[in-house]
Amino acid sequence: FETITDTLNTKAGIFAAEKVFAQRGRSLPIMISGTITDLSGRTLSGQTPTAFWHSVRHAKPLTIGLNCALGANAMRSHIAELSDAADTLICAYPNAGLPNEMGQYDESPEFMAEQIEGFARDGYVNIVGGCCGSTPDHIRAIAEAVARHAPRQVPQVETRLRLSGLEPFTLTDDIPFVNIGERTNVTGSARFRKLITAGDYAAALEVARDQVNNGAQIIDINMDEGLIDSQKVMVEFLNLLAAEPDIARVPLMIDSSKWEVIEAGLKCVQGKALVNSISMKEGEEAFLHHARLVKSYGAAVVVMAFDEQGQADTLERKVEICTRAYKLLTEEVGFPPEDIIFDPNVFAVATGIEEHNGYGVAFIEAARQITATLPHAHISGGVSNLSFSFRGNEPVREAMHSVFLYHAIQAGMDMGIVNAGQLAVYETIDPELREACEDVILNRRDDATDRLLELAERYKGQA
Ligand code: THG
Repeated sequence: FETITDTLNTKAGIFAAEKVFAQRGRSLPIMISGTITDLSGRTLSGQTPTAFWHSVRHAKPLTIGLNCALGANAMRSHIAELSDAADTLICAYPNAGLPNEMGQYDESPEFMAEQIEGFARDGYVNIVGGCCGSTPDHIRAIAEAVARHAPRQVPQVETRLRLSGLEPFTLTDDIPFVNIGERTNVTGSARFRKLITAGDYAAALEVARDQVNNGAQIIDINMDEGLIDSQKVMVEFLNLLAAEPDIARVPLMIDSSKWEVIEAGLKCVQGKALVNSISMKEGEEAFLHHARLVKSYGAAVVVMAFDEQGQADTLERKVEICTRAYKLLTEEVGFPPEDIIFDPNVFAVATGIEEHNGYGVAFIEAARQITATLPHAHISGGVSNLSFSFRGNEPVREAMHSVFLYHAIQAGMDMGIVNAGQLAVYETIDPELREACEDVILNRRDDATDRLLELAERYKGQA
């Protein structure tokens, strides 16, 4: 795949190639080469070189690189970036400069060879050549120049969750917790639902923008509403979003309980997205089928702790289901473990129903065990679910979320669907409220719910 200006095309090509390889029982090496056509240092569709790499890495290509465009000089820093990021061979074949007014290319064989020799001298490349304007004389000069240098050493790249929108996102140890914006969800926000059902996409995009501006590193998009055509609206919204660079810079989480909606969404995004979610609720066969497709589309995946028996609500069931899913994904599908995000189910606590009292502890302890036993996998959850019984009382909900996260993050939770920008700082919560939340979430006393309900009265009506 060469001269790529829109990564979505390449992802479609990779998907098609894998399909044909599977049909024929024989695969061929894949070479991928992007094109950076202006001085912004991005592809025409807006991705940086590393974001581009993250989008296509699932193809396990023989080479990644750049071709065409403005000539070797302008390519240099972008090839350097790819060389740093990619754990595969690097291939560079620039134009012999920009065409002049006559459509001719002015860079001489000697000039072009000198530039490309610089790539080789600095250890950026494994394969080189020439694109538009290069002649056999150019190729001869380049071959002689690079013969003096050793090929690039393919770097060892750490095993990390690596996503992208227009820009790359890598979950490193410096990031204790990834905020996934929850507001672009028609079931999670009455306002967003009204905007979408009214067809006011401009204002709906502002909801997405606000989440990113408030610190969401990923945004969750959910259009599951009985009264709308979820698949159509998901596609329309994602296509509009792709044209907003300040939103599209972050990776997207495509959230639906309907597989058709997820698949339609995956066909719209050029970045490396996340699927929310798949599970074993309909058995192993459907789970494996969905997982294989997610892998071919080049996305990461949220796996709910849900099996044929239903949603896991105890520590034992959460761990058992996630462990079973991990084995299937890594052993049967070949899914990269760093691209698996387990969601052990955040359920509402302090509901007045006694069986619900242990839900906070069950999640936190499941996060601890999953993190300890399933290498490279991540833990996420819908944090706002926890406080459904305090709807309308924002100060109490915020305090509950922050207390929950304080403990869950220490246990290994590293991502969460949250109202970005609306998380209280644990240390600054009124100590009385904090303790009451802690009693509920950690299930520390029998009267915890009653005490929090009583205290909550004081905060009612506050913003
Ligand atoms: N796990 C995974 N995905 C999920 C969830 C999960 N996606 C959806 C949901 N749960 C997470 N998202 C939200 C979004 C909003 C709220 C809760 C969870 C929420 N909304 C306010 C309410 O309902 O009171 C909205 C009020 C309003 O503005 O209308 O609490 O668990 N994988």
